[in-house]
Amino acid sequence: MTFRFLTAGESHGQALGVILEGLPAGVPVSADVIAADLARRQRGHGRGARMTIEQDRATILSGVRHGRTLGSPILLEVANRDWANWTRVMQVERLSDEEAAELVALAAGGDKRARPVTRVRPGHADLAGAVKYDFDDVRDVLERASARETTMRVAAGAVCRAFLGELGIDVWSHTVAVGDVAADPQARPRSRAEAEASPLRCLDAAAETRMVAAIDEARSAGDTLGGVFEVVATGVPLGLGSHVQWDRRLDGALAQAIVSINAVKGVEFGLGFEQTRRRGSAVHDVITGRTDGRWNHGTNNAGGLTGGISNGEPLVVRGAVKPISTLARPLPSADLLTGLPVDVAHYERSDISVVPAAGVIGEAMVLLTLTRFMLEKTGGDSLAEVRDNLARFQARAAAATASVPGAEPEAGSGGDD
Ligand code: EPS
Repeated sequence: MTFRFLTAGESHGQALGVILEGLPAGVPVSADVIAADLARRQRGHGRGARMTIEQDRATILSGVRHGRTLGSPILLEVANRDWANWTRVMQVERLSDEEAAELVALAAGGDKRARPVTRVRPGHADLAGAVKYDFDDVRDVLERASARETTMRVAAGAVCRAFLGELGIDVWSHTVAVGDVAADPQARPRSRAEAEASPLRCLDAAAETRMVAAIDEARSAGDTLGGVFEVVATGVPLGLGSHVQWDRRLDGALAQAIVSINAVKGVEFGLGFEQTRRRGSAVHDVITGRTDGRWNHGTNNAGGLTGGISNGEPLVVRGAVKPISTLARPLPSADLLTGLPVDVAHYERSDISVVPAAGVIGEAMVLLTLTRFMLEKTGGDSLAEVRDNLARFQARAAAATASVPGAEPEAGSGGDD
């Protein structure tokens, strides 16, 4: 195992954590760099009241000394500020009789947090999770199923961004659709910096205005909206991933990484499903030759991936986000304990739309996946060694192939004609 990471934490527990192992030594990392990505994840028109409570900042507990990684496990922690309001409900220790009575009294007084959740939400992990784990309070599921967990993926991704940035790789995301409003790919007048500062991180200002209106309308209706984000990674070298085995394909790993994000239901690369509607001649990227050691394509419909291997073009991956399943005007459902229908499912508070945040999480998942595949390609225990190994491979790939007897260019290939 070259590189791996695991997150921990409940949404209203004391803190969230992530442990990353296998990053090389010598990568510059700081809490400020991680905080920048954490703040980006919290923004976006359509987020709920919880985001006014949290100001996520990671504490680096291990694996970094004097601003550089040590090659040892990196442990990050983000405190949940909201925990102060949930200490009894989320208490780790067994409740004493008095404490249990306190919760019952709070619930009787109308405090929803103190009441067991049994009216499972359609579209949420509530039902399947509670039945599978034999819980009689859905809170035991929802606290971990919550997208709050993605805070730590973004923190870990920020560390990977620092690593991959040293190798010239840049990863960004933007919102391409909210509900049925899509950004026009032809009309993208905004710069990345402008989009980054906008309410939905969208390159099309006119479409964004309509997206914001759609979110406001959904909010008034007590409803939610999904959408599509796109992650673009530039500077990814040719040669990450492999065609030789299913689980070594970079596209397969990226697909899993993106679909593993809460509420993501689909993934596309490059031209995506549109490829199915076109003929091959209108899909495949013409290879225009090698210049200065780099292979070029006329287009990038493949999204930078061919045969499960990065091909040197920008990596383009999109995630389809379903509408959040917690509705202010809840759907009918059933009660976990009685099995009987109920008029409305559980509701506390929630986001209306999270597409820009999902994009930032998508960036993190791409960064984490690329880090793994980069290290599988290069090996190396220090950043310098990774750099050297990558440079050696790239120098070899850039050199004209040695002539093998009988290996003439194919007729009509344009080889030396
Ligand atoms: C979430 C419900 C909301 C979201 C939360 C995900 O939290 P709460 O139940 O505290 O209102 O805001 O997302 C986050 C806290 C976050 O940091 O992204 C859910 O049920 O999944």
